[in-house]
Amino acid sequence: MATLDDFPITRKWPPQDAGVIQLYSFPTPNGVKAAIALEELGLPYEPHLVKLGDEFVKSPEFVSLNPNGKIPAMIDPDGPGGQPIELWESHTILTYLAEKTGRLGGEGAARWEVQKWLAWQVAGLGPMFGQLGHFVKLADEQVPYAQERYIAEARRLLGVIDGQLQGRDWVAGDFSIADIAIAPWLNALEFYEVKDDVGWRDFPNAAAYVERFYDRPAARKGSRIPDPDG
Ligand SMILES: N[C@@H](CCC(=O)N[C@@H](CS)C(=O)NCC(=O)O)C(=O)O
Repeated sequence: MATLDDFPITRKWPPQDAGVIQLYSFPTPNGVKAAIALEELGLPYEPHLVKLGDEFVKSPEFVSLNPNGKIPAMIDPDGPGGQPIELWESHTILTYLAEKTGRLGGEGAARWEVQKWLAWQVAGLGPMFGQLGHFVKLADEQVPYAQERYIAEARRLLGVIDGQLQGRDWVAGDFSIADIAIAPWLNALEFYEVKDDVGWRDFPNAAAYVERFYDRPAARKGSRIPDPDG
């Protein structure tokens, strides 16, 4: 029977309580999804801070868990059949946690509504907003074509989510893992300082949604886990 000692990542980030979920993450929009879900679901877990430098995310120990070298990643010592399971890619982690607990994933047709919006976030909103932030705030070089391209695509995506939220509190009906995936990315526009560029005021449903999301104690708490100064 495998134990956490069998996972090389535990040599660089040793567990204090080997009986609980081990989360390897950093509080970025992708990273906080896992911590917010764990907080919302009340599952016991131990967060390990994995900084974004290559000596951490691309270290042999981290890559032994996630060959893609990106946070978040997780080990559940009590996976299917009582065996440890390794998980990475944020939507897989969210879906796993929802299925483990039978909560926040929807049932029947609602499950597929949640999955559609989850896929929309990981395939569209996250990568496009990431490029937007890179070209408008972070890049050393100013590339007007790239800036215009990603501002236009961000506005299009904001129109989609704003429309979906018309008359709804949460994207897929009840509060779900789709909201845990989407709201932190909408909130990232603040960090990227691009709210004026994308015309955030034109999307009042999205703006109210982000406030509603961060009114939840678990969302507020999870969005600071792992502590980046820890
Ligand atoms: N598709 C992945 C994306 C994860 C990702 O992009 N993680 C970033 C932080 S938000 C990262 O680890 N960056 C470090 C690097 O690429 O070296 C997911 O949803 O989990």
